[in-house]
Amino acid sequence: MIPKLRSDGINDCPTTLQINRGRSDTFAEPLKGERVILHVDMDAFFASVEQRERPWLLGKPVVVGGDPGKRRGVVAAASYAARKYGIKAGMPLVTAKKLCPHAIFLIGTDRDKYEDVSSRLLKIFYQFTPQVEPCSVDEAFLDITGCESLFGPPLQLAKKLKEKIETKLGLPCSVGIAPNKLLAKLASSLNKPDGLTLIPRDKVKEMLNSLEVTRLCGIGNKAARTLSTLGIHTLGELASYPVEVLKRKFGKNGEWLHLAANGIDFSPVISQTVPEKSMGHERTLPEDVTDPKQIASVLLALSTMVARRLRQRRVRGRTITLKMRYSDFVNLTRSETIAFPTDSEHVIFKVTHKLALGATSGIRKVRLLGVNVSRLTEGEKFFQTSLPFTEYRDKREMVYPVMDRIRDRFGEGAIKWAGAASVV
Ligand code: TTP
Ligand code: MG
Repeated sequence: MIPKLRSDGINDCPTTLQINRGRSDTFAEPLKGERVILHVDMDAFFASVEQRERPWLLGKPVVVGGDPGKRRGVVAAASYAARKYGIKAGMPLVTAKKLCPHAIFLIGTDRDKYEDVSSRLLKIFYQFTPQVEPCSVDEAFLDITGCESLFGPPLQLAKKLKEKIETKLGLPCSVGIAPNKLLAKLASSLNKPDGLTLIPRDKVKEMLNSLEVTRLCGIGNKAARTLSTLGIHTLGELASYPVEVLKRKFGKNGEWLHLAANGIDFSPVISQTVPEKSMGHERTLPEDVTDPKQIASVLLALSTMVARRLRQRRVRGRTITLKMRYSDFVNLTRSETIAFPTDSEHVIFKVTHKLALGATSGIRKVRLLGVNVSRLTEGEKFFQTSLPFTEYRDKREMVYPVMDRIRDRFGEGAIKWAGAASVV
């Protein structure tokens, strides 16, 4: 059985892995020169985000997918309660409906919402280590080698990380810790949901031995079928198979298969130290509009979303861009670069509104609006109230931190400016 650790790292039952904090071979204190890699994967990500917004859905079978009215919609995410009925990602929604007619089906088309959560997650990761490699909307590798002096042994760090994600975002995740990325990713998948799994160097062979080959990231169904023709079904069987035969059958991937099944992976965590170049949000409007007031209210809402993201990332930007798509699908973009970087929705709105007034006739219908801020710099550096700033400052800025805290706690739609459209 795969050892399942309670989130405090203590054994759950007699079959679980012994964690002896004093011994290096369990990672309580990693061996000198040994890497410690952590992989985080959010549990049923889109579904959990939707459940967080509607707590009465917690524990219920929830399926997030495309529009069920469209014939070819598929499941994007299924809560763990829904998975008990056999529902899984990629399955046609009609099949999911047959498997569990009473499941709650939600349309998950608001990718911005999930990406916002994703960027907040990233911020939490960076509080533990600068070595962070995001690998999808809800997954990242963290190289936590040498972080013990700040956060304690790896399991303790992982527990703190899980707690922080829970308290800040209200979302469950699974964490894997291992000497490399390949094994850390495997570890995070072994005890989902809410898992915390460690694969110490000296337990690799034992833990991989009886697992099916497809449990390892990189071995898909096609490779598994070929392997089964060689009589290989488990990672243990693959690990002891002659590498020369694997090379003949799989070419250069043969050697990788051999190394991977033996738990060997040297790939580094490639951290993204380069900050984003711009931040933006756009919305296709529920119906095409010509009314300047309606356009202004959407722009205020979008400017607020962009400004909030800038503040979350502690950056400010100078170039403000308006994007407009007319009902005939002709796109227009207009930019203005201001003298000082901003993270204020009212400054961003002022500029985009001015640009929009110059681009709308009151006759031509607008289908989509977008607001983007680029030429980003780190925020604090510019946080002054000296005279030249007054033109670009607004006294409403004083309430931004309060509004941000309300949104942190109760969700993005919890509070908005009078006159702003609801686009969250
Ligand atoms: P995953 O991490 O693969 O899945 P998950 O988080 O829903 O569930 P698990 O607990 O097994 O990790 O993907 C993250 C999100 O990406 C998922 O919630 C929705 C989205 N997604 C799709 O939109 N389409 C897909 O086919 C898959 C697999 C995911
Ligand atoms: Mg996930």
